[in-house]
Amino acid sequence: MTRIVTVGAGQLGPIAAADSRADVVERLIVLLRQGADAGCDVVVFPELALTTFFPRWYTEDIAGHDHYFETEMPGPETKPLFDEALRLGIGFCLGYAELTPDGERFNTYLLVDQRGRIVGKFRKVHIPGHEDDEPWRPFQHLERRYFQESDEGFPVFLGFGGVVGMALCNDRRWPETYRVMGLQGVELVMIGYNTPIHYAPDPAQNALQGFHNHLCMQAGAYQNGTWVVGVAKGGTEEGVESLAQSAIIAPSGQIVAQALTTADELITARCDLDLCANFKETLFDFARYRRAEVYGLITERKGAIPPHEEEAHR
Ligand code: CDT
Repeated sequence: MTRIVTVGAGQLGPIAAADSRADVVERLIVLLRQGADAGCDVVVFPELALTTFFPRWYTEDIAGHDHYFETEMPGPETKPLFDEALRLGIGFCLGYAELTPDGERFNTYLLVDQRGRIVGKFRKVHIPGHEDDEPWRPFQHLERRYFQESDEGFPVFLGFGGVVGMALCNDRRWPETYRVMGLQGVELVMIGYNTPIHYAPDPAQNALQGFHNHLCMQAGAYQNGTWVVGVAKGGTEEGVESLAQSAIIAPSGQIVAQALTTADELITARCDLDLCANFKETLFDFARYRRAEVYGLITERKGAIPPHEEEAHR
C-alpha cells in the first residue's frame, strides 16, 4: 500500500519592506497555481511569508512593528490566497506574525487543507536572537523582542492522509523538535525558515549555514522516520543575504528535491507516507529500543552543567 502526498515547497525570494501584503499574496498565488499544475496536494510557504523579516530592525516600542502582524486569519488582504487555494483544491501552510486579541505576539504557522479547513496551527517554540538593541551587529536579530516563546510545544495533526507536524526556522536545529513529534507518530514535518548567512556572534559559521541547514533536517527526518519539507525565504532582503536551499527530505534522510535558486521557486516531490514505517518499525522502533527511563536529564535540566560545576548548582 502507498499513501502518496504530493508536496510543494513554495520558496520565496526577498520581500522588501515597501512591498504590500497584496504584492506578496499575488506571489504566493502564483506558487499555489504552479503547485496545482504539478499535482500538489499542499504547498508549504516559509516562515513570516507575508512580510519582510522585520526583526532585523529595532523599535523602542514594539507596537511600532504592529503593522507587520496579522490580527485575523484570513484577513481582508490574505483572503484571496485562501479563496484561490479552495478554488484549486490545494492545501497550504503559511507563516506569519500573529498578534492575538490579548496582545500576545507569536511567530505562527497555519496549515489549511484542500477543502479550506484549518488543520492546525503552530507557534514557534525556540525563539533565537536577542531582546535589546545591539548596534555592534551589521543587522539585528530581535525575534526575542517581538515574539513570545510558545509553550504549546509540537502538536501533530491528522491531515493529507497522514500525521503532520510543523516547526519554524530555529526549531529545526533542535533534535527535541523532531523527537516530540516523532513520539506522536509524525510522518510529514513542515518547516519554514529565514536564515541570514551572516551569524554575528560567530562569523566562522557563515560558510557552514547551508551544511547546518540540511544536516539538522536530514538527521531529524532519519532519526524519526519522517518526511521533512524545509522552505526558505532566501536571497538578499533589505541588504541582508539569507539562505535558500529549500529541500524535501525522505525518511531515509536523503534529499529528494532541492531549490536551485534564491528566488520564488516551487519544488515538488511525491512523498510516500508509508515509507516512514520502514524506519519507524526497524532501527527506530521507539517502543522497542528507546530508553526513556535514562533520558531524564533531557527534560529535567535546561543548560549544560559539567561535573566540576555540579556542586555550585546544588
Ligand atoms: N528565523 C530564525 O529562526 N532564524 C535563525 C537565525 C539564528 S541566528 C540569530 C535560524 O536558526 O536560522
